[in-house]
Amino acid sequence: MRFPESFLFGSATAAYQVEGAAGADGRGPSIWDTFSHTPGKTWNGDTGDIACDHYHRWESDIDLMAGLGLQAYRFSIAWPRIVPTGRGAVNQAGLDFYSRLVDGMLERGIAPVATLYHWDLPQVLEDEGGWASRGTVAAFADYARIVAEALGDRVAMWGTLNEPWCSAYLGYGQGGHAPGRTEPAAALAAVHHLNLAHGRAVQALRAASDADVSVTLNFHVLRGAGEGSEDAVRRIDALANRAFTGPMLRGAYPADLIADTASVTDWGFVEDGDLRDIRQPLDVLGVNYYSTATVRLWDGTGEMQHADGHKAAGGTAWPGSDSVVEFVEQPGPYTAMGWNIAPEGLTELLVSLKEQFPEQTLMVTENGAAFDDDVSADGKVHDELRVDYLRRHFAAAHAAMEAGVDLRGYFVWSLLDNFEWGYGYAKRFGIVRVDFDTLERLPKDSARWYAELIRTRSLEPALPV
Ligand code: GBH
Repeated sequence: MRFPESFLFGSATAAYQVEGAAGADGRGPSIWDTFSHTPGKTWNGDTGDIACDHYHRWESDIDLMAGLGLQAYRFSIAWPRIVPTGRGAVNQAGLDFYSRLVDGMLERGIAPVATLYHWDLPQVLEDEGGWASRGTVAAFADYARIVAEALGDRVAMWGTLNEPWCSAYLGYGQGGHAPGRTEPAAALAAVHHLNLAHGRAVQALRAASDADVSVTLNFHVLRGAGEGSEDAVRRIDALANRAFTGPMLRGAYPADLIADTASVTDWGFVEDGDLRDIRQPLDVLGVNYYSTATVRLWDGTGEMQHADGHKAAGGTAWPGSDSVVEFVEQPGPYTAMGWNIAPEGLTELLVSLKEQFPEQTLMVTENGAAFDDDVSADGKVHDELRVDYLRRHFAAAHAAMEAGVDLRGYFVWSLLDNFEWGYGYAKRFGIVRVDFDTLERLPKDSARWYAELIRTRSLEPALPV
């Protein structure tokens, strides 16, 4: 199982999850600062104030990446470092940080893949309505222009949004993510404004940079259980997947999505010309994949089973379908997140995307797993479960390529153990361990395994760790 010479092996992080230095050099507050500092919102009250302190340790971190042979690094730019109040004054110190980071990567032969938005909306914009408000769209397009003008000559690939599903539904519907709102209509308005922000940002990026442009979606790979489950699958597919691919890649919202959500909103926030702006040619469609989900029609009796991520009281991650569809517990094995391990779902997803969008180049922009790994007596982290998870998912991606999928690269989530949003520091996704007392980095067996995969470009024979 060899990967072609052009296949890009990378790893990924996100600004709020690794940078720390929340008050440094003019950075403004984001919705995740506010949320994580609100009692009861994150595990143990954890915040990203310090995180991995990557803001100060970036140079040794990219040395570490170079040591592993990473060809690309997917990071995100913190909007509140660049435009601390969301719109208006630009903070040069923020741009300088990413400029140094990008130059450092290029010096080490690592391709910079920069995401503009990985969930850290400037708090000032949330105070004006956040993603439920149309005003945020123009602010985002302006921020995209500023970043493209500053870094557009050196970044290898842009990503506009990371997982707008999470921003919209977890942030404004279910409330488990910042800003923690539980308003189904606001969640759907957020879906549209995120889509429009993506389209306008693509236009701004193209105007100032020749680099490739992508967006990253977290697709739901769905299975149905029981009678009538096709309708449950269709509904969740519409809300989770086609609500984004529809406008972005086909230029329209799916009719069934509009119908299913009619009791929540009339979609009056979609204005003339919006759909034309949202549909922009993309060099790459980024795919984040962790596990599958199984759904069935709810019979309306007893306690409803909720999907993982539906822990907060009130609100819904599935406007219009929350009293119709229930999520079914899936067979293990599971990761430490409780997510089932299903590599075949990745093959299926990539092949299905090729069938739906035959001309669209794909990359896996995130795949990885949290496990309860720890340092052994020999001073190493023997995370064989993560090695096994990654090996099987790389094999699954390879199988999709054999089936004709144009897959250009793969980013392991994550380079470092980091702030896992509502789970704080309780969940470790890194191939490099971070000691959150000393902030020391310790490559796990999975990091050595990955370095070997990158060096040989081959999953066979079994690689040493
Ligand atoms: C990604 O989110 C993030 O981009 C990244 O920042 C994060 O650290 C990483 O993954 C690990 O969590 O079908 O309702 O059960 C992934 C978030 C995980 C959201 C799976 C949807 C299943 C929802 N996704 N989850 S459900």
